[in-house]
Amino acid sequence: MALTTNKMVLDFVDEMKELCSPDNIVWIDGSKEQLDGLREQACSTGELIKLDQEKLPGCYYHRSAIDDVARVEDRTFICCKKEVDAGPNNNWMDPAQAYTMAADIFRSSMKGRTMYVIPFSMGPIGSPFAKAGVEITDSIYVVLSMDIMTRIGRPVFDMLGDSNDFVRGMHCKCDLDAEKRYILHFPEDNAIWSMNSGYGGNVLLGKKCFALRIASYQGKNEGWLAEHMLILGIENPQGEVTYIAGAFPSQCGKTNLAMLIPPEQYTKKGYKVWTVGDDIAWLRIGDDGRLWAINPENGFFGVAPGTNMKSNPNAVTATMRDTIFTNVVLTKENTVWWEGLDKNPPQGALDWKGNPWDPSSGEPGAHPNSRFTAPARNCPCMASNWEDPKGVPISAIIFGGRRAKVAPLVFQTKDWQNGVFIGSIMASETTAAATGSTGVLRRDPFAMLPFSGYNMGDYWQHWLDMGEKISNPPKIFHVNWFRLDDGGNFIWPGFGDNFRIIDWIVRRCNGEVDARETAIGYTPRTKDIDYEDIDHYIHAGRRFNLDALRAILSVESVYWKETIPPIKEFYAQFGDRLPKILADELAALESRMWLA
Ligand code: OXD
Ligand code: MN
Repeated sequence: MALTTNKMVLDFVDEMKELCSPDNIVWIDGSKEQLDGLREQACSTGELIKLDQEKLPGCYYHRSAIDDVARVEDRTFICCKKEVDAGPNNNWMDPAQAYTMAADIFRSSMKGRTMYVIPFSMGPIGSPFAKAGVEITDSIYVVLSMDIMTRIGRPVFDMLGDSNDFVRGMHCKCDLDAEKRYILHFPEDNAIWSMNSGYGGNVLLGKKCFALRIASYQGKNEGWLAEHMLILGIENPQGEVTYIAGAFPSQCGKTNLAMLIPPEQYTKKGYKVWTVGDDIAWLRIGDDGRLWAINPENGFFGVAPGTNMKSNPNAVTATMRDTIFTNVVLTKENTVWWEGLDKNPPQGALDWKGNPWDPSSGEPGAHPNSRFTAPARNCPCMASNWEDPKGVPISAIIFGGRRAKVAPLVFQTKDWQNGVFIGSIMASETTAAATGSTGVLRRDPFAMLPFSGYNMGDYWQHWLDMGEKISNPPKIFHVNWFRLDDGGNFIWPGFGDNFRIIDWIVRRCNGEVDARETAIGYTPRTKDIDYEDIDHYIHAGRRFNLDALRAILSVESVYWKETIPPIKEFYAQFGDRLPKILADELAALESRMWLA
C-alpha cells in the first residue's frame, strides 16, 4: 500500500510502474520486520550472504558483477537544457534525448521483479538542511544499503508532506549490460536515472548523485553549498570544540583523517577528535554570519583495502556490526578479509569474484575498490552532536592534494577569495598502485570535478558570491601530507601525526599563533609545530627533525612557476564562465613567484 498521499510522489511511482512493468510494488516503511524480511529474501537468492553472526552481528556479504565495480565517470551525464551549463567538467546529454534513450532501456525492465519504493532523507529528518528523495529500485541490496547510508521510511513522507521538493531517483539493474550503463542527472527536474549497474556509487542515489551533483545545483540556486568534504571536531583540554571541513581528492586518506586519533602526547593532555562526516558536507550561512555544516549521510561507504587497526581503528570498529561488505574476501569461517587488514591472509577463502583464492598467487583477494557500508552510529569517535539539526559551525576549511614537490605541508590562504583560487587549482598526483604510472597530475578543483552538477566556472563564481554573504567566514588552508624528499621518501609520517598540523590550524583560527608570510600565503613558524616527539618516524636514517620540518614547510618558487602554464590551460577550457577574479589571482601568484 502506498505510504503517502503526496500526489507528485504517487504520479512518479505510477509513471515508473507503467514504464518498467514490475510484478509488484513494495513501499519501504523502514520497519525492522520489513528489512529483516528483505535480508532473508536476499540470502535465499544469493544476493547477500549472511556472515558469522557471533563475530559480525547483523553483517552481510555481497558481490557485484565483475565488470561493475566502480563509479562510471565516462557514462555519467548531466542532462540540462544548455550544454554550456553542464560545463567542460561534465559529460552532457540533451534531456529529451536522455529521457527517450533511458525509457527504452527501462521499458519492461522490471518484468518478473519487484519494484521497491524507498523514501529517504539526506540530513537528519526535521533539520532545516534536510532534503527528501524517493528512490525506486529493483535491488534489495540498494534498499538495505540506503537504510545504512540515509534515513529511510515513513517519517520521510511525514517530513515531505504535500511538497514537490523531493528528488526523483529511478534505478534498475536491467541486464547489468555495461554498454547500456548510464547514470543520468536532470538537475532542472530534480531527477536521477541510473541503469544497468549494481555498484554502490552508481546506484545509492542519495550519495554522489543527489547529495553532490543535484544538491550542488540546488545550492547554487538557493544560496548554500554541497561539498565533497569531511567534517571533524577538535576538542581541546578545556572541552571547547572547533569544527573543520576538508576537501581531498580520492586516495588522500579522507576517511582516515575524519576518524584520526591524535598522538599520545595530545590525548594525555585531553585533546580529542570527533567525526561529524567523512565524505559530504552541506553548508549554510547561519544567523550569526558563520558557515554551518551537516553531514547529509547516515553511514560510511568506505574503501576496505588498507583499512586496519593501525591506519583507522575507528573505521574497523564501525564495520563490526550491521555492515554490508562488497567485493572483499569471504573466508571459510564466513568472515571477511581484505589486503592490508592484517598480515594473515586467510587460507581456503573465496576472492571477490567468488573463486577459491590462494594468497600466495600474487592476485589480490579483495577488489581494490571493495567497500564496507557501515552505520555512522557504530563509529566510536562520532561526535555526540553529529546529528544536530542545526549543524556545526565551521572555523576552517582545508583543501588537500597529493603533491610530491610543490605544496608545503600546510599554508593558510590570504582570504576567502584567495582560498577559492587555491581550491580551484587543487590537483593530485596519481600513485603507482592506481594507474601504473606515477606522478600523473589530475586536476580536481575542490575535489568536485566528478561531482559538480553544473559548470565548474559557475561553481567557482558561486563560492565567490557566498564569500560576499558570509560575514564571519571560515579561514581556508591547504595541506599536503605527501611531499617527498630528493630520495623519493615521504617526509611527513601522516596518519595520527597530521593532528600536529590540525592543531596549528585551530590555533590560527583562534588567533593564538602568528605565521610567516610567503608568496602563497601563511606558513607556520617551525617553533609552532610540535614535532619533537615524532620519535617513531625515522626519515632518511634520522628522526624527523628541524631540517625535515624546514624542508617540508618551504615554498619553492621553481616548482610553483612550473605549475602556472598548466593552470592557465585548465582555466582556458571554461572560457567566459571563468570568474575574472580567479584569472587575476593566478596572474598575481605568477608575479609573486617571479619576485620570490
Ligand atoms: C567515494 C569517492 O567513493 O569519492 O567517496 O569516490
Ligand atoms: Mn568521496
